[in-house]
Amino acid sequence: MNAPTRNWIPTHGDPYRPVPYRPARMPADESLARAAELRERMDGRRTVRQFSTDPVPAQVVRDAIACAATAPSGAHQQPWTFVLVKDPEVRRRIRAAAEEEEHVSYDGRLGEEWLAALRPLGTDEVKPHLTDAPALIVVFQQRHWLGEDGSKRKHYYVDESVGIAVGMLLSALHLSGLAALVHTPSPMRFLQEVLERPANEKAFAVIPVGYPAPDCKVPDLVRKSLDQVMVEV
Ligand code: IYR
Repeated sequence: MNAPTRNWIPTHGDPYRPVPYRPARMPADESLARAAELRERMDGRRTVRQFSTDPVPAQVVRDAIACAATAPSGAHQQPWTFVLVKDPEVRRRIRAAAEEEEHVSYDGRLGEEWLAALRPLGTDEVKPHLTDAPALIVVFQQRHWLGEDGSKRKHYYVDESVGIAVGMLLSALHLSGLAALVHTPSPMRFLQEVLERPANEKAFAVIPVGYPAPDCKVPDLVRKSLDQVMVEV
């Protein structure tokens, strides 16, 4: 395993000092086999809304977060914070606040068109996964960098960067045998308050993580075929 050998410090304004990058080239037959296996494993991922309360190995979740934090980001600013919430009392508070907002959403704030889009997913304002799942990863985006003296510096492509990191997080969790859900209560301001995050951070998603409940069901969804999502020229 490649343990980090240097601590990150801000590089703003540093000169370009490239270093060699010479990864061993993977033989094509091995690439093909790995790609096909990965494709099949990723196709087995499902968003889960009914979680077992069984604990998960915390280190698996930490390793998945470490994978997510390898994501590319605008100007390599790594504008993310992942809060791993295991404390049941904090999960209860997040659930109560999320359900309060979701109640208003499902009661009309979303509007008929949005509700119709959600109907096949069977979602509603009751969010048991927030307390059943043994861990929540609350992802925050850092809208700007905040120095210890209160100075600010703009971050670039924050939505894109954090979105890529969350994609890598979901892949890492799934490939490590854990189920997850991307939950985006709206508005999400309460998360900043409950988790006491600094003013430069804005909640991006709440990701319950765990094992599916023994009686877990998922919507009967069909993915678009490769032909429907890819154009080759
Ligand atoms: N945030 C709400 C509603 C919701 C919105 C979308 I778009 C979804 O794909 C699923 C749910 C909720 O969590 O229920």
